[in-house]
Amino acid sequence: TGPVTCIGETMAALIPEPAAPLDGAGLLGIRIAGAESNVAMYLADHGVPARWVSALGDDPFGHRIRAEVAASGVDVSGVRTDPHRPTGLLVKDPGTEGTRVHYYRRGSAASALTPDLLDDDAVRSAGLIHLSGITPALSAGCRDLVTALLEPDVAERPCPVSFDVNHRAALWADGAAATVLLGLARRADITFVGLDEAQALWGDGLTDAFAVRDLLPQPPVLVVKDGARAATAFDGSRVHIVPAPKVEVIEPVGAGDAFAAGFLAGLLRGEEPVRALRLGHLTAGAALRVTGDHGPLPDRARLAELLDAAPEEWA
Ligand code: KDG
Repeated sequence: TGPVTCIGETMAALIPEPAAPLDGAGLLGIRIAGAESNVAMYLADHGVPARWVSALGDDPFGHRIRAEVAASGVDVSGVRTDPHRPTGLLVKDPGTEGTRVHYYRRGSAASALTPDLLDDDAVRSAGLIHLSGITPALSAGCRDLVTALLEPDVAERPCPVSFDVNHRAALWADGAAATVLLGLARRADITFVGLDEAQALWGDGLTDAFAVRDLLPQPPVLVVKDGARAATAFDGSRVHIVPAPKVEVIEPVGAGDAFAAGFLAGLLRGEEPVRALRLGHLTAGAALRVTGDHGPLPDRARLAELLDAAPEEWA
């Protein structure tokens, strides 16, 4: 089957270095940031053929993003270049109460994507498509694209679809997030959601993973992540719970993407869900230990050793 194809926007990220509030910072470092390309890069790290599909401006940030994602072993041949629109931008503002993110992405190349992407070879030849709840917040065209890829008649889809809810409140000015994301999360073949984001979107009454499953009974596989505590996978009528390992957290951004990539890599190579969850935690650990979104995985031998042990023994 074809590669895992991750579709969504990647931006240039400007980050004060050293970390300091933006209004007083002197120097900005340049990184790249995008949930779906993060997933693709971590999949490639696991040896899973991965492709990233998006649109970039014909500008230095766009060129840089394309080159960096490609250098991670991801197929970027299906990434479009839009000569009329810029690459999106994200600026981080580290403060005493955590880091705030400012987006400069309205009208970006990726926000102009529409369902016509479904005709591209890069999408039609996918073995699995991975999407996130960021994309439907970007524009009407992007929302139509995600809705079309999650076509209700499963037989009409180009391939199975994995969906990470990835609620970014700052992108949903119109208050539509709860309804739109619930509809999409219910339609995916594999759905990832954080317990905290499920509560923020759909109500405080969702006190545990089982309550989330009651709300989302449709996906054949549902993964509910409860931050530093545990991750639970519902697969048909079976439930698997794997506690999260203790990790010295440097910066959490990217950990959700890494988790999704690890879990998908596990499933794709035929691991039992419990081991796929472990691989999710191990991959998330790589993102938690670095300031950027993409940190190095343990080497293959160490990874295999850790996978055989329960997270309580990972220290
Ligand atoms: O999951 C990490 C992403 O949130 C980050 O890289 C930026 O894609 C991003 C977004 O839209 O917030």
